[in-house]
Amino acid sequence: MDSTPITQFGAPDAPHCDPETARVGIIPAPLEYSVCYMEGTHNGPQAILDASSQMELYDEELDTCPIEVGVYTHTAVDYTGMDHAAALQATGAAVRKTLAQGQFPFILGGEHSLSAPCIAAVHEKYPDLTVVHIDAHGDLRDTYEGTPLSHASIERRVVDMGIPVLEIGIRSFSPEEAEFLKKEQPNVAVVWAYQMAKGLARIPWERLSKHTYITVDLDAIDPSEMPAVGTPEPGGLSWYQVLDLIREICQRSEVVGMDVVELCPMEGQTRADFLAAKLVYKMLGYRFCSKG
Ligand SMILES: [Mn+2]
Repeated sequence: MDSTPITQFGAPDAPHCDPETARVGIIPAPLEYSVCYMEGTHNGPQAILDASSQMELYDEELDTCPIEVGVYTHTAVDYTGMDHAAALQATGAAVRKTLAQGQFPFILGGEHSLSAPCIAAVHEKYPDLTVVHIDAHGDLRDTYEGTPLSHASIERRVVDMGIPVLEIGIRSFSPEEAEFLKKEQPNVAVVWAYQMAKGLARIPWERLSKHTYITVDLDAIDPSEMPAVGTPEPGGLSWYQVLDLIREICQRSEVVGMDVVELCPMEGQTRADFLAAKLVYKMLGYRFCSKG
């Protein structure tokens, strides 16, 4: 196999990646500061780009090639010499720049803490924003391991920004988060994975506003399908459950930013890299090519 790193999502068939005309700006964000269990998520963005070069670009469900909307992959954010706070600022700056170029920002992580500055940047442009958080974990702790910047606090930071949050697929929640949820219910809704598994979940779609940001932590997906994450949790969503969710969100709201985070590439688990790459592509298809 060619070992040259792929720099454009969906390459080598890349006539779609003209930065002047692309509607989508992919931002590789190899951020890794507060990972607590398995290390390696800084390798996630490149693994997604590499796997994307092996994907078929026709989407049989949508009967089109979503890549044709124009998908330009920016140079990865360079975190050399930065502490965590500076790295988060640099990530937000990359999103602002992409928005200023008129592109739809799609961020590839990297650890989940990067979503907070990305959401903040999108929120500046769309003040009515709602965030849909698809994850195994609530990420609603005020601080974790002594820092408010942790991946385990990302959604709490979003709530602090006054942005409504809809969490889906959750099955790992601390007592502190449960207590918080009871007090802050108007701003945060949680759909538990066990309810979804039993067919008892009702997704409160009425909570979506006109504009939505979707953050997908890959550990939302069951570890049998997505083993390469730092903190796997049993009882996760299936591939098709996640696709159904994304498609429905894209039908019900104008999605204005997305991220896929926490891929932690593992030796011998290339299926995970391919799942992540294909998920990014399916998300772009639902966003730009769904017929309603
Ligand atoms: Mn998670």
